[in-house]
Formats: sequence, C-alpha cells, structure tokens
Amino acid sequence: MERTLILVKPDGVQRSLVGTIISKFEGRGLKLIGLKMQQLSKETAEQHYGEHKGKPFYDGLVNFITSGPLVAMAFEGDNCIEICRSTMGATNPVSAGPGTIRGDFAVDIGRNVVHGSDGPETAERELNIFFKPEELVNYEKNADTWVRES
Ligand code: D4T
Repeated sequence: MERTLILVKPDGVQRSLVGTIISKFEGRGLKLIGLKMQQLSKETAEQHYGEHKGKPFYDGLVNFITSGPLVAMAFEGDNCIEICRSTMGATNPVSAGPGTIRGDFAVDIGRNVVHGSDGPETAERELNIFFKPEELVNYEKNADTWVRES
C-alpha cells in the first residue's frame, strides 16, 4: 500500500491555511493515517532536504522550513503520491493550475505552502523523519467503498 508525507509549511501555518489544506486532501477521499505539528531543528531540515544541499536556494529553504511550526501528515492509499502532487500543483506556484493548493494560495516558489513526497522511496524516507512507526495509524475507513471501486 502506497503512503506519502505531506507538510503544511510554516507559511501555510502562519497564513491559517492548515484546515483548508487538510480539507483538500481529505476531500479527495484520501485516508489520513498520521498528523502532527512541530518546529523542525536545522539538523532535521537538512536531513529532509539533503538532496538539495549545495543548490543556490538551499540555505534559504532550510531557514524557511525551520522558521516556524509546520504540520506533517501521512496519507495512505493506491496512487496517493501522484494524487497528492496533483492536488498541490506545480512546485512553482506561477505554473500551478487554478484549483490546486499552490494555484489557489501561493505565488512564490520559496513560499509554496505545501510539500509532498515525490516517489515511494522518498516517501518512506521522509515519513521516517517525521513519524515513528507507531504514530501511523492502521484502521479501516468505511467510506473507502464510496471513494474507490476496488
Ligand atoms: P517540495 O519539496 O516543497 O514539495 O517541492 P517539490 O518536491 O515540488 O520541489 P523540489 O524538491 O524541487 O524543491 C524543494 C523546495 O525547494 C524550494 N525551491 C525549489 C526554491 O525555493 N527555489 C527553487 O529554485 C527550487 C527549484 C521549493 C520547494
């Protein structure tokens, strides 16, 4: 079963978009299996964004993601990574379509309000950074039969 990590970044928290953003993913029918608020240390931020080390935007990215609390979510379900990324819209909000989170609530790539894992391996790595295994909840969601055919 595929799982993914979604973050409401510090700009989304400061702009009171947490509920709106969670609703976008829940509304599509995705199954929420983990949820927490925390402020990242520099070390954890560097672990999360390690692949970008050395890029021109790296220092600003680490400063931004540690600048205030964020909300981490885990979702589970077939194709949830791609479903979440299409719900978020393009990384650069300038190119994000209307109706997507970034298309509706962001204008700047450095303040794009959400993060979502970009593949199954990245998702497992990132989920391990933000959640202990026992913090991801295993449960049946009865509405799933109304959301997915099989
Ligand atoms: P995140 O990780 O925020 O979901 O974004 P993406 O997965 O969609 O995009 P990414 O890994 O390429 O970029 C990570 C993060 O860095 C910021 N960024 C990116 C930036 O500030 N300037 C830039 O030029 C780029 C490419 C935005 C997202």
